Amino acid sequence: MIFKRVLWVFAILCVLVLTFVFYSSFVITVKRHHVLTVFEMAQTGNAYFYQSTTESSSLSGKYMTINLTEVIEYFMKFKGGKDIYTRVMHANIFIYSVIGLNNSEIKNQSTAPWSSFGLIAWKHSEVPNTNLSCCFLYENGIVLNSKVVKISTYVKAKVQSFRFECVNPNPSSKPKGVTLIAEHYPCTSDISTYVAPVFPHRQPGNNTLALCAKIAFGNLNADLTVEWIEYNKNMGVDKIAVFVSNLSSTMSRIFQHYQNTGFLDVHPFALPMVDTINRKLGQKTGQGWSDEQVPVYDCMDRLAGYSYVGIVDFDEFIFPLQDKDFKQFVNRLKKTYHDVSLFTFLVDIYVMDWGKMNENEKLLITQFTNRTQTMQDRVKNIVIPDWIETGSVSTHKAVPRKGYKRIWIPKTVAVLKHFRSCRPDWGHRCINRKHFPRFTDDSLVKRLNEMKTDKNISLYDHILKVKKDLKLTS
Ligand SMILES: *[C@@H]1O[C@H](CO)[C@@H](O)[C@H](O)[C@H]1NC(C)=O
Ligand SMILES: *[C@@H]1O[C@H](CO)[C@@H](O)[C@H](O)[C@H]1NC(C)=O
Ligand SMILES: *[C@@H]1O[C@H](CO)[C@@H](O)[C@H](O)[C@H]1NC(C)=O
Ligand SMILES: *[C@@H]1O[C@H](CO)[C@@H](O)[C@H](O)[C@H]1NC(C)=O
Ligand SMILES: *[C@@H]1O[C@H](CO)[C@@H](O)[C@H](O)[C@H]1NC(C)=O
Ligand SMILES: *[C@@H]1O[C@H](CO)[C@@H](O)[C@H](O)[C@H]1NC(C)=O
Ligand SMILES: *[C@@H]1O[C@H](CO)[C@@H](O)[C@H](O)[C@H]1NC(C)=O
Ligand SMILES: CC(=O)N[C@H]1CO[C@H](CO)[C@@H](O)[C@@H]1O
Repeated sequence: MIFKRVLWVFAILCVLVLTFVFYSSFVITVKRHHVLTVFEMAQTGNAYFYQSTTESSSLSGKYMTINLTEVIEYFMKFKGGKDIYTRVMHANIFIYSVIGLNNSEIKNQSTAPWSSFGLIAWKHSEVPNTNLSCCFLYENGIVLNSKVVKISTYVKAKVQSFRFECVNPNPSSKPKGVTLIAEHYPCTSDISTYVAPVFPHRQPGNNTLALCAKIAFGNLNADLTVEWIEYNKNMGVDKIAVFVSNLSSTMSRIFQHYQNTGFLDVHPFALPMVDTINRKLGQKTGQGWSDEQVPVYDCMDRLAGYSYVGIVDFDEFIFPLQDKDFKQFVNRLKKTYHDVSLFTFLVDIYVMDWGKMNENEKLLITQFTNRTQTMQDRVKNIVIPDWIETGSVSTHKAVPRKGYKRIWIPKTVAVLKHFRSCRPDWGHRCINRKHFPRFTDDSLVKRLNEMKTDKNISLYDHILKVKKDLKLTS
């Protein structure tokens, strides 16, 4: 017995000594490197890197560790909300979120290995792409460095959206904070540059479905949004994620209501560097599309524990023609297309400029029943996250993993019903009936009347009641 204990003590001592040796050499090596390169940086005069004097001084001591009290206090703040993005040390990179990956394999958060992390960020185009590395800060105050193993981006922009994938150098530990660091610099001990990761759960159930609604801002149509949320909720969607910025008070109230019930996850959102690179949300430019990709990267990592994830806007209704609800629909998809991980919908546009077909209808989506031909116009998808390359999903596309493929869902199985005004690039043709023949289609109206909620009232009446309760009049 005693012999065993001595052995244990000896083993623990060995580990401590080895750890000490490892850190000492690590800190010394990076420091030497640092001294050389700071000089080079100053010479090149790159405006997007700067030399920080406070950082070198805070790196004193032989351990790359951070004062535990400070770690605890700093990350307590994350519980009550944090700044919307965090600037990394030395470079114009702004991290929006850090998300634990591999959640599909996770059953017990407290014992699970967290092998890799997605870092969703914007990067100024003048910061070089390569040779960033990741820094992991653990509960015991220790900081470890690791490589960026995958970099994804979407369209070019001045402040471009990126997703970096980092491997946890100590996968048996859950990091408290993760950040990036520019080339030639050691991991920083400045806690304010670290972002607390979120750890998504595997959603229980076999056919769980989440929707990513991307960004909601300013003048979202409250009637349409409530009709959309209620349609999806009652058709079998389990969760909707939305990113909000500068919302009207009516919309804030509506989102608050659905957030309280746990159905809607609301993530505060804002753009970095708006003073330097003047822009607004929703702009139809490379920069606008790039900014909109940040929520898509975030959603896909955050919702990866759902069996299916759809990326659709608040005015787009996924409409299965042959199934009564989404559960039945995704079941059919899985059975029919067993090697498919990317399901693409063709689009019916209900052009609102054409005018209402029925003024007496009480819902917005039942007032407009004329649509275009079913077409391939800004198509949207449902993906199976487990079988899609991480970081590959954007608004209209995704890359299936090896062995899986994309399919265009036949318009007899399902379509995307899109309620919108004339597309600006259609110009005057939009109202020309030869260019855009109109088809009267009341399939959605019929569905709303046939579909019954738990309380055995029609979905149509249910939505009316909800809108009344939310004090919305249309
Ligand atoms: C750790 O930080 C706290 C709060 O800033 C401070 O009071 C304490 O002296 C620090 N401890 C060490 C060992 O530096
Ligand atoms: C997760 O693991 C911890 C530590 O082993 C244990 O205390 C806890 O009960 C487990 N939780 C579940 C839900 O299994
Ligand atoms: C990244 O690091 C490698 C190896 O140190 C070096 O060869 C390469 O030039 C660096 N790339 C950039 C863009 O600095
Ligand atoms: C999920 O599917 C598995 C295998 O097909 C089955 O054994 C299990 O009962 C299903 N679970 C639920 C909740 O439907
Ligand atoms: C916020 O929204 C209001 C009204 O919708 C608008 O006037 C204002 O410019 C917006 N602010 C920002 C920063 O976008
Ligand atoms: C709706 O479509 C039908 C069939 O093409 C057409 O007769 C009618 O004028 C259209 N009404 C509106 C408001 O677009
Ligand atoms: C639902 O209501 C209809 C009439 O509105 C009734 O015929 C039917 O039995 C009800 N179903 C249940 C399950 O209560
Ligand atoms: C399903 C999945 O994403 N598995 C990954 C978990 O993380 C390890 C290590 O990064 C990967 O090798 C797996 O592919």
